Amino acid sequence: MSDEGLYECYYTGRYSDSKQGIMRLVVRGCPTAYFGDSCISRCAQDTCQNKIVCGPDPLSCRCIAVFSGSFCDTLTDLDECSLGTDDCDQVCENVVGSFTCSCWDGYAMDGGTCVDVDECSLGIDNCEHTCHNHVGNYTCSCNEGYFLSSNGWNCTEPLTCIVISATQQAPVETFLCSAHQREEHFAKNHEISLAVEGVIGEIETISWTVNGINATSSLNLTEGVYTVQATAVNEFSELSTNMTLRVVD
Ligand SMILES: [Ca+2]
Repeated sequence: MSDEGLYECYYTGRYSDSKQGIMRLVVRGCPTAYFGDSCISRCAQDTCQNKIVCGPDPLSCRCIAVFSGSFCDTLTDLDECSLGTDDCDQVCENVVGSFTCSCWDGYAMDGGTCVDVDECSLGIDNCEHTCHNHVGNYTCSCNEGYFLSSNGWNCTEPLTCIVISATQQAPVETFLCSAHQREEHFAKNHEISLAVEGVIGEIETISWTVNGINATSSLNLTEGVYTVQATAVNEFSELSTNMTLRVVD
């Protein structure tokens, strides 16, 4: 009912029942530009929030998109990403009342568009030798004689030569080494240190054996003749070499 005036309202079926009496209801319309249950809401910018306009008929706030409520002051979230109403180039993230855009790894936002990052020219690549830019990523390559490691950026030279040595602080009382023997002499019960004297290639791990038994690079041997073997390994190659130790009294 919208007409202003007096009405008599009868409870259905009780008109003839004088015990119940009659209810009277005053119905009035709101003055122009007012609305709401008690006609105290005025359609103006200060009542309709968030740039909402006053509706024509019935007079009320007309809410846009994400707002709702009598005065359009309730933020209603729409997931623009799921609805596909976003204008993101690559990645859309929904937030209450709006959404934000971002880019995949290897891209950067430029004026609302995701563009390739040239990691090589920016110097933010991990390549040990040479960087090649591609749209969305980059790849590495290695100089001749090197192999690209499985991590995609390191360059490893395969092992082609290894020379080992043994040294000892203790004086050797008996010295039997001839110039043409790959054999050295050491004093017993004094520490002998094994080391790599020279290598071509990159050693990632090295292990030692003495007469076929695993050993460390620090030995303390009794009198006798021993075969020391070193085995060097990297991602692309393995190389072993032997030397003989003669330990004397
Ligand atoms: Ca790139």
